[in-house]
Amino acid sequence: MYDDIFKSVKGLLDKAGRVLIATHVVADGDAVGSSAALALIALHFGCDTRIFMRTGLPSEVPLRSMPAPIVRYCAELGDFVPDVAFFVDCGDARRAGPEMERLILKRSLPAPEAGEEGRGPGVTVVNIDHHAANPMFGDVNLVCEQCAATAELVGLFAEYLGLPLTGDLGEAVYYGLVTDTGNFTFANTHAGSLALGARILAAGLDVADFSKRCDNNWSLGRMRLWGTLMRGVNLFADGAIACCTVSRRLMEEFGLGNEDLEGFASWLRRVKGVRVGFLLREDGPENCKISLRSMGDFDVRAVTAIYGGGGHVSASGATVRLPLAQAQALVLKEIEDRLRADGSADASKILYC
Ligand SMILES: [Mn+2]
Repeated sequence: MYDDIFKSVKGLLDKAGRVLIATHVVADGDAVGSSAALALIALHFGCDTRIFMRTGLPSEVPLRSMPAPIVRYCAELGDFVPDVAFFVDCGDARRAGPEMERLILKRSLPAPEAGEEGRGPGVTVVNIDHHAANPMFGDVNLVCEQCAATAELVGLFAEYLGLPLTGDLGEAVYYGLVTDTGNFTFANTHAGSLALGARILAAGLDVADFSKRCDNNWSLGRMRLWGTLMRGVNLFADGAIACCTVSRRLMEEFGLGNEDLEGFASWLRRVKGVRVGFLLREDGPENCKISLRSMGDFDVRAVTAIYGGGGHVSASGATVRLPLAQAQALVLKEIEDRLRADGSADASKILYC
């Protein structure tokens, strides 16, 4: 399906000595899984490889190890100047942080000292992603909106190269797949995602052991935080919206970080009749993060786009520069208006390509 693009990416790896793989800030399972899988592929080509994660590796990663060193700043790269910079799971050029945005714009690494020229002009940028409206910022763009996860594209690329999806490579692809499909339950799950998952299992993945590492790693604090949050869930729009707000004070009380909220928004859909789950996190006096979830029959991007956010039909987020209560009222109204107008996305359009 992507043979022409796969062929060009292979051609780049054949020639590349040094490869940088960058992914988005606050890396999720797909960002980590697709970075790890792609790093393993680059290592197979003998490339010296680095992974750029502006906010670092999340604390709970089920993978046994990351195949390449992880850096958060270009300064940590030393004299490492990549021939090829891959961007995985980045819906736009800003998602990997300002230094990587600059790399995309200038095709070179930022200068180590102010006033110096950037290093390595002529870095080739490869954009591998599955977000809608990806602006195709790469020299090569492997972008498929219908793919459930970026890791799915990386998995298909590995198969194109004839690399078996065994061991760490299989796990890395599988991690991205299960994260972005909610264990193959979200609207983006298509026959191709399951078939790829099945091929990874056939190649030897111990699914019970992997799932245990992936899911059974909570602290008691997180369990109790989620319990408190669930008690505070309210329904709006005749039960079509489940909303939960998280204040700074509550997070401080529990002594937990934002990573402990990962996945909570999806649970809001569990209430019968709910079409949109709406999680609102207070980040500052006039700064909130909103996370919206649907089952694919309501396009949550239509709401987050108002605030400059992005994502997918069924999972999207944005930052709203307002106090918590005001942001809640405003966004609730935006969702309600669209529900009333039935601004639904047609779930049948979500097909495999
Ligand atoms: Mn993704």
